[in-house]
Amino acid sequence: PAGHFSWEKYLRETGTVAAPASCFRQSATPPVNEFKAGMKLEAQDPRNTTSTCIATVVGLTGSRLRLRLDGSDNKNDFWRLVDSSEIQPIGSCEKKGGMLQPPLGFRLNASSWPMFLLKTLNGAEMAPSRIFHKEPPAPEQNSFQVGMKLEAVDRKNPHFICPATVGALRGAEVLVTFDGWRGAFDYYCRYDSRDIFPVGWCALTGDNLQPPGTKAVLPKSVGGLTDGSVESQAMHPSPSVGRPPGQRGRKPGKVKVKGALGDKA
Ligand code: MLZ
Repeated sequence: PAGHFSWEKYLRETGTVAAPASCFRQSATPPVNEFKAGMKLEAQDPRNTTSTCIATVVGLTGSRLRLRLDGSDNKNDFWRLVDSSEIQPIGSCEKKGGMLQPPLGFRLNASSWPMFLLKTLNGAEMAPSRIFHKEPPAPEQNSFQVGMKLEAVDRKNPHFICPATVGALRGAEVLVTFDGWRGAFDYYCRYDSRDIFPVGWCALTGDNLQPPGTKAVLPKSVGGLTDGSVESQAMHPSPSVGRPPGQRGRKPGKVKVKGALGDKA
């Protein structure tokens, strides 16, 4: 169950190491979150990053904000750290000579945007500039190594931060593989992505770290074929689900049925 996951025990049981904090573009002490639900701010539209829109804080978790663009629906919420460069106090856009834009998928006619904006901002509780934090600088280079553990946003379920392993390196990019999920949620991101955190981050911020998944790496018994998922290289603490190194990351399409069963049969 969530809340019972212990990194200390997990690292010990899997014989793995945490990526050093210096690898990440995150502050050494997570920024305090003084935002309140209902506060308004300016945010980049994640679906149209050249647009600056009005957003409302609809939830808070650790050092992150759950944001909803005003004039959008409730199906496109997104999460930002309080020290994200993609959020700013209301008025910032205008100061820089820009104009606030309707979000992609604005639910009204485009011609009603000026009036909508006026009404949205009238009497709104605006997040004060002192509760925004400066984004930390990026580390100079990608110093992650394959096998290192970290905490990472599940981009398919961005409210979740989950235990993960560096699966591969590709220049400035890191393959984030989610432990116990057989590759289904894995992604490449830049080493200085704001979606990856050192081990212990959630414990510090109070964000809710999900436990690793329980997807076994290979079926333990014969009688069934694998389900066809590409597997992550993540190690699983349960000793029963290990597999020989030669089988790691093999794609099901390349597995011969006889060979696959031959190990155990
Ligand atoms: N409901 C989803 C959550 C998966 C979360 C995985 N995080 C790496 C599922 O069970 O598929």
